Amino acid sequence: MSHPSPVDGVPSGRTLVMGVVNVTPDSFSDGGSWLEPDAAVEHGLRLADQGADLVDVGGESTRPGAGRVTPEEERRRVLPVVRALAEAGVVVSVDTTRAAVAAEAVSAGARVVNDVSGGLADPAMAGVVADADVGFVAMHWRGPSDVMDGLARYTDVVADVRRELTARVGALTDAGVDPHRVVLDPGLGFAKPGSDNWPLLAHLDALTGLGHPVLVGASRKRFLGHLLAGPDGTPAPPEARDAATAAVTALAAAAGAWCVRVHEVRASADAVRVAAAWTAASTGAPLGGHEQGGPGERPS
Ligand code: PMM
Repeated sequence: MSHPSPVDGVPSGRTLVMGVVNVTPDSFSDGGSWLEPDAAVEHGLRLADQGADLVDVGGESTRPGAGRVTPEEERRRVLPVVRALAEAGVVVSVDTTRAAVAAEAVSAGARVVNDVSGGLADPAMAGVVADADVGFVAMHWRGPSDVMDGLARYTDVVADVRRELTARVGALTDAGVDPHRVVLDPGLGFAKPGSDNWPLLAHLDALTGLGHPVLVGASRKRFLGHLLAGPDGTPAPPEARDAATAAVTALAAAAGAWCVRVHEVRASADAVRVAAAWTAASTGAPLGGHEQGGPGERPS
């Protein structure tokens, strides 16, 4: 993690935690819970209190098979929430594939644009990000949610994702995006059946080696539900996947991820601190700030 931070105002020296606020009726794990702006803002503030370094606000579900919402509806859902959280001092990311929504969210205070299409869904996105000079999460994507399950064919999933993300970085920087603002994301679960997600995690170095910070979004995803299936093969439901999510957080942090995107923040906030202490001890580096025990602290 030697690159400069792509986002202003976030800590350095350990993996960051991005808390998720889906202002949608139908996201797979928290759909409908934060559809009212006040509830969404309150939830975002709670996630920040629990240790989220950034809060990601999205107004369009990307669950497999989901259709689009209108741009007007997406604006109506996200902009008041972005504005209120930013005014409260939270570092806000906007989860959108629409350039116009991204531009308005940045005006409302968002410091990161998180685009699950990596700029492919809207040709105007790269220009907006270049002008705004904010962080940009470019996720690996092969097509919209209603068709993505049919686009999940890979020769070698790690090499293919690496190559397709490299092409995205080229297109974004050609369009004027500052390369140090670009974060790469393997897009777990997006046009990837369960078995394709594990090699991407196990070979995270194939992405970190591209010289950009890497974000991992494993939280509550289907491949974890399948891993934790009961004896009859029924996948564990989304709300029973948080401990596995925190385990992925610890391993992703150890593998050099810049950030993890999670629904349940507390356990991942602890996990990234454990990983930082572990890495510091293995390299002989001093522990930073709060992680250092105070003079009177008992060794228990
Ligand atoms: N996953 C979802 C939505 N947005 N953004 C990034 N960068 N990476 C992800 O893996 C990702 C994302 C889908 O999960 P949700 O519907 O629970 O938010």
